[in-house]
Amino acid sequence: MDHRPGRGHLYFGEPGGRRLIAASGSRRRPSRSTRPFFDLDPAGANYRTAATVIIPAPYEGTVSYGRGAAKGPDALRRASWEVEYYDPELGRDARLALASLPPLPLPRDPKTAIARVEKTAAKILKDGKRPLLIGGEHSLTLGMVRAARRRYPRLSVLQLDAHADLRERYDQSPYSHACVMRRVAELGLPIVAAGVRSLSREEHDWIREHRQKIFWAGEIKRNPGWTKAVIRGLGPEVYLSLDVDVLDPAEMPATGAPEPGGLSWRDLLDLFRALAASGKKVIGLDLVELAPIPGFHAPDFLCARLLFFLLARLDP
Ligand SMILES: [Mn+2]
Repeated sequence: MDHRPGRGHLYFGEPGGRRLIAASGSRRRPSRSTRPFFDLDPAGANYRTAATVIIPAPYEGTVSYGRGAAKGPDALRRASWEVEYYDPELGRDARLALASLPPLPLPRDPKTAIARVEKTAAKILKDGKRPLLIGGEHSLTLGMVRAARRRYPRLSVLQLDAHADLRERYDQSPYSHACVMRRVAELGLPIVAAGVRSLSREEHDWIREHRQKIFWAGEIKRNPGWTKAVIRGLGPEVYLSLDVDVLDPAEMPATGAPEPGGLSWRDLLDLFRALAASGKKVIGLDLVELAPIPGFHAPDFLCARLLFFLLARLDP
């Protein structure tokens, strides 16, 4: 049911230009299985004019505890239909120049899955657009960063995560979600991590040795200037990896490895406002580790709203 007023006044597709989508009555509603993210045009229809291109990646090849991350992209897509386009803070409807690819078919083997993500993201970057991966588990971030790094050699990475993800290997694999930032760090680019509160001694030693910048979840709670400090640590071109377990499980329980003591919804909005205002260019991003809980949809809605909030501010 589309009962929201104003739904017929949305601008899609044309950055700068305007394409007014007719009120819902005159537009054929696609079926629930194909109805696109945020009710945009059917998948790929406006790729040409999109600034951001969604890669739905229903992948959980290396999960270590709670399953369900493969259902993340679809749950977020369904929740996204309900997001209000009017943004009270901006005082207007958000204008998203957004397109989505169909869900990316990925093999179970993480190395191959990561390579496939890299290839897909590289194509989007080559077309001058910003790839946005919706996971799926965190291991896929490596493919995204590899592609972005090749195009933007001065790239820096902002990792929002409960876990350091800096293990050398996990479950015999160097491509596990628990190793993803170690592999990213090996690409030789600066990483700023925020919200971390769970790691091994090995990871702690690695952080000290490599002087990795970490904003611990506990520190963030005590430091009102944390968003500025995070932004200062980044270069002019940023890849943003948002592992939704960075949020406190009270607000975001639908994730495979929830950790108490996390950031709040408002903390993340503060950071996204600061990032958007900083003038830094977000050239690619991901939202990973949403593992929907059947019958409990609040976390899916949170992810959709969070993504919308950020996208509405990236391309003013
Ligand atoms: Mn992670």
